[in-house]
Amino acid sequence: MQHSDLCGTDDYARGPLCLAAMHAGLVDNLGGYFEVFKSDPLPKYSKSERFGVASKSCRTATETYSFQMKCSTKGNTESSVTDVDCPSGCGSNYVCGINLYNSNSSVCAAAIHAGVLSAEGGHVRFYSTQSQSSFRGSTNHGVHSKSCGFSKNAFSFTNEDFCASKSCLNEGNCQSGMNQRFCFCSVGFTGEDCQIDINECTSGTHNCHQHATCTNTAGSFQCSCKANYTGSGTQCVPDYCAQNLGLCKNSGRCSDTITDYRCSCTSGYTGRHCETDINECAARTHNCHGYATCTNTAGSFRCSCNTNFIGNGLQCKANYCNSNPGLCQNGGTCTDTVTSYTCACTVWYTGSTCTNVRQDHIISNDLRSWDDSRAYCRSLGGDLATWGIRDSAKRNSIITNLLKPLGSGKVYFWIGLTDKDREGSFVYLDGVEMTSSNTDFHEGEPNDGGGLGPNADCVLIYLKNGVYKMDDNNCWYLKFAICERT
Ligand SMILES: [Ca+2]
Ligand SMILES: [Ca+2]
Ligand SMILES: [Ca+2]
Ligand SMILES: [Ca+2]
Repeated sequence: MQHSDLCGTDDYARGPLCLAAMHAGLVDNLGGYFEVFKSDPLPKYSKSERFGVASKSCRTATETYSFQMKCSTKGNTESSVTDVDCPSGCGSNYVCGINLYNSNSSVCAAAIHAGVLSAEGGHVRFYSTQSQSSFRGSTNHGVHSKSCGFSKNAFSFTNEDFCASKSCLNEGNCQSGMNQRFCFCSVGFTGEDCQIDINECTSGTHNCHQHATCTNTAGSFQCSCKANYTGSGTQCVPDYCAQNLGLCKNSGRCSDTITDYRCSCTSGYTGRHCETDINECAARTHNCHGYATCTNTAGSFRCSCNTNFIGNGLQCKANYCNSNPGLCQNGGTCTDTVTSYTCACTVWYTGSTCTNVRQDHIISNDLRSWDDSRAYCRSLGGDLATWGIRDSAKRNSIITNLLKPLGSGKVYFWIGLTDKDREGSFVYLDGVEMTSSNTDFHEGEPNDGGGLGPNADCVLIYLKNGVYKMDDNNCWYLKFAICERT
């Protein structure tokens, strides 16, 4: 007889209970009485065929059902001390652990394994205690104990505290077993007394970064980043900047990135390593003045004012006058403008640089003595007329064009001729001596005053009897004057 759900032997995971009881030999086809005991699930349920009933093996269950109470009694009681009367023949029941047993273990089988009960059965007392993370198994006294993992509780057959006499090393957690204590080691240690440091570096359980070096320490390990890397050891990033001094040229600032580095260049340089000078002149990023010339330099640029300009290059102003002495000719006065220059010419010249003659003679603007008239003419950059007077054609031109138009109100005009140095010896101011051909005196002149007053030493041209001719006269008379370009 088979049933698809029945699994297990003595301990059953599920299935019709009557069929399980038949398999266990408690009832037959005619029926009978049986008690059912429930307990924690087992890791595995084995198959068998008994009394004409076949069961399967299985692994998953929510509870264990059994009929033989005493052999299958589990150590999962909540009492700290429990007494059990074991029947004979419990040695094949499930056991896990050595001295300290997983609470799913059969108490009676564990007692045989622990050597406190014979195969014939008898009375045992067990003590509940804390569990541990895992249990090892062994074969003792004909009982095969398996290895297993954590359970809610554990139990042993002694309450003697072996931990009291000898604790575990390296802060391991000690638990007392049947005949010995058990050490549950802190992270980083192993061994019966937790005396052995785990070498995480060689066991591969460290978490150092791939660019770090692992160093084993007692109870732990250390990670330190390798050369050219920096970080905690569990994280290491490249450290090119510290290792490659001078990587960034021209005072560029180096900064590490996750896998690389970057150079932040100082002004004037560019390129991955700031190796390239920026040509500010060509790029037109310079700030030279409009009248300056930009010259590229390494890391910078230079501004210099153009020819005829002066300044620091950032500001330039015209400097034509100082740069070019004599730019304005013939006594002209030079004045710089924003971008160029102008020449203020004397009354005698005109043109941008005063090179063109404007006029040779002008008539003074007021009545003055001969000396003051001369000073006035000189203030205009000329002198009292000499060469224009000696030339008769020129003299006639002056008379026609300058003197006559003034009319009868202005008829006396000083010229540059005098006998101040030696009475009777007339000399022009430019050193030319008077001759009959270069002068044109009125009749009876010169007469040194002619009795009207002594020392008539200065010569003028004046209108008499319809003609302009020369006369020597007192120098202190206030007259107009003929000024001349010298
Ligand atoms: Ca270690
Ligand atoms: Ca440059
Ligand atoms: Ca005289
Ligand atoms: Ca006279």
